[in-house]
Amino acid sequence: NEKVPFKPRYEVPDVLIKEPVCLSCLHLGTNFQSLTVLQKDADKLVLTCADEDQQLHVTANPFQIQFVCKGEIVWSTNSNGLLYFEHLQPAPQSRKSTSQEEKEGSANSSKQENQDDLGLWEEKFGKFSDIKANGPSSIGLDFSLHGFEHVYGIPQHAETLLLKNTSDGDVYRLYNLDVFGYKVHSKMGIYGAVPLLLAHKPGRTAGIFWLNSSETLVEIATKAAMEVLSSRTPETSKQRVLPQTDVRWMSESGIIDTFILMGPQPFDIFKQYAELTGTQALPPLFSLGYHQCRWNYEDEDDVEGVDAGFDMHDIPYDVIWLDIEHTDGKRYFTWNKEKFGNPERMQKQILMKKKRKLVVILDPHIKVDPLYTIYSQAKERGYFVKDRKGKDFEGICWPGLSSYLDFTNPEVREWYADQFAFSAYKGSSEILFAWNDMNEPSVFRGVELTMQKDAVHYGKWEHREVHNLYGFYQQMATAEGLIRRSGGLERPFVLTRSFFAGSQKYGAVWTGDNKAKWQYLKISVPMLLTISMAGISFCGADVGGFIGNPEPELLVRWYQAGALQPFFRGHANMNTKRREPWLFGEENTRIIRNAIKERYSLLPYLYALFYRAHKVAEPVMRPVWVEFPKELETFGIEDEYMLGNALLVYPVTEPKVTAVNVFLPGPQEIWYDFRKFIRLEGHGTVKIPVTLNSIPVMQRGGTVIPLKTSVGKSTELMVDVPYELRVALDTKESAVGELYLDDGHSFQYLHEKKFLLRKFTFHKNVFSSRCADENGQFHTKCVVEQILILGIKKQPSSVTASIHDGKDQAVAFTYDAKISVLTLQKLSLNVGIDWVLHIK
Ligand code: NBV
Repeated sequence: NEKVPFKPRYEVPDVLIKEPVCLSCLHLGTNFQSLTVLQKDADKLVLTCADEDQQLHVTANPFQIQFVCKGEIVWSTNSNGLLYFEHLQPAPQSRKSTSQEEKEGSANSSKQENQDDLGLWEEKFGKFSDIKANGPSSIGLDFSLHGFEHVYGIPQHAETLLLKNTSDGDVYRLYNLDVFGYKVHSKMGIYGAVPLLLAHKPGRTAGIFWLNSSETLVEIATKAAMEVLSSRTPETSKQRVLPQTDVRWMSESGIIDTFILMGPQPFDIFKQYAELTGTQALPPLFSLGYHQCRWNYEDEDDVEGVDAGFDMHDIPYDVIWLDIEHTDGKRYFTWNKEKFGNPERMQKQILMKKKRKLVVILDPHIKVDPLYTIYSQAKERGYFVKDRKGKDFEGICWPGLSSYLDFTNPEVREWYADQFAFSAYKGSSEILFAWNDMNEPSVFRGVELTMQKDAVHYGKWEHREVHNLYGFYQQMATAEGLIRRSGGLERPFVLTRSFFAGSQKYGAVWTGDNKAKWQYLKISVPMLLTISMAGISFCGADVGGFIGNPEPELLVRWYQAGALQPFFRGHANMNTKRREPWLFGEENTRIIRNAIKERYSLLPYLYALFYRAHKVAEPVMRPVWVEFPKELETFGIEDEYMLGNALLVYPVTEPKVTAVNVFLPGPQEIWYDFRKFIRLEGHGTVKIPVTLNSIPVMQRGGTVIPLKTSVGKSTELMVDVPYELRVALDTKESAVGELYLDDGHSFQYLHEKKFLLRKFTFHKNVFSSRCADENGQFHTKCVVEQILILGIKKQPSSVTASIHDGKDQAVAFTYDAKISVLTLQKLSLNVGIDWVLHIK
């Protein structure tokens, strides 16, 4: 910050989950690595921690910080001298007179003659003028990442996984905007922003988190830099050329608040970032099922028909969604009486019976209508964002003239959360969950379709300061509302379109209004990987593409990809043809059914991955390089990805494909075809034939995947279905895996430790199940019924099971020598207890 700012500058609240330990607190305790001074003179300070190989070199003139590890610079800041701070200043004379006139309502302004004086205090944007209450206030700083040429992150952009050079002036913009059918391969700002950048090279991953919620630009320049490796004598000093990536951050306002994440491994970065902003909220199990959405499902009959359609076509699904037309004139928290006259019946009689759920849309704009309680209450209490003259900000959105709830105000969030009480939200039930759309916020006919930067929020902060946080706060309040209506017992589900750093704590995000075109399916993979690396594991793209009508092949391919991504929802724009999964002929229905069913059988694996995301901040969907950080060839891969550490997925994103080139990483790895169980030959780029039936999925040797042996109508109806374990052996004929279990919906896993975490280990022909967290207790009747062991070299003569406290039992098995697969059948091993299988 400025040492003595003329006025306070905005410091982003509510994103950090706790105050990080700062240097000035060091004397307070010893349970962290304290820094010690190694060298201190007029111009230079060298600090080190317990490990003297790691040093911070701070120089005064010019100001610079370098992080040096084992004599090599890893990163430095201000090495390009771009540290920048526009100091807040008193308004120029002419500005004061302008605002005086405004207050007095004088039309007789001397604006023209004062224009020069106003300088950067006022900016024009088309017909809009942005009058800056605090004048120019931008900040900026550069970082150099030494030895790095691969950088990632800063979602959201419809761009490649690897960040591109911006030397052409086309910089990455972080400014949350509603961009219908956004362009592919563009660095423009769309719905969400997470100012976290990752850099990777073999042996080290680093991160820069730039905590600022105003409009932010990021420049990236990778170059070859000459480095002198000094030695005792100049003659033996060596020079070498190393790549270097320079990253320059610029924000319109606020303070410079930046965190360097030291890694050194990719998973360390994810943890370090989560220590700052929190981990992924553990989703209720149902929300990992398939979601069926459309703008709109018209009325209760429509909902009933679609719901029945899934059963008729034997396709599982968990949630049906209602878009804006379900309301009374886009008044959120209400129902259109003609179309949804009996929402309770719809929820109780149709959905609850099959343990399914409903999600309804709740946008942040509120119709200006004194007879609409939400509006009149918010108006009376002063809960709307104001314009710069102090009146409620009014803009056009779906309901017509609307005001916007000021979610940055904690009191507004409290009040909003209370609107979800069953007594307040008539027609809602415990199976109703929420969807926050248009929360960039979107303002029709507004500047760039959003709110003017000079609008005023709680605490008199201008909108420019908080813009990228608006959606974050709406989702926070919505999640709180759902928790509160359940008396604090139930986990919420909230999908948001706009997001910021830390949004993972409140639910899921999606990539907005994509198009039903192949290139949008293709770009969804790097987009989701980037969001995932930025801490938000629960993410997805509209399956099928929102805008336009997908050709059947594209729809099928999108289902196959979406089924193996974290948030799985089919959605379509209002003027598109209906596209429930059974409308494209029997053959396509069959393939889509298989994709969705495979997702349902994989739910135990997915749930365990989400538990890890929640506990230890591992992204559910992750780039290949994250699992194979030493393998250079993986650093740019964006057409395939890892789902957890065990599955490699290659979505087909082009039409009429008969073979794909899959990169099988890890020379030491064994990969197995997930459906045929056969071991894949070779490593590196391998040509794999494909048909429309499925996309390539490979299981990594050394892993155990828990699955359900059969699939039901919805996730909750599958609770008692037995498990299968898929054990894929590595070169050492070993494998490990996990299973996480709880009631799937409440907070009892947290407050009462009602959960099970099991660890499966295969080693030296012994397969065991044991407890991986003694703190958890959860009673289940569920059993492991079948175990498949892939890559077992010879047929065993016997298999016995010893169950704790019981006698050894012989286990029935079959062995397929052709593909080296051992199948143990008719087991009845409770998943909650310890047992060991001996294969002889
Ligand atoms: O509420 C209507 C749509 C919604 O279906 C979509 O998912 C959002 O991204 N919404 C945008 C507003 C209208 C878009 C033209």
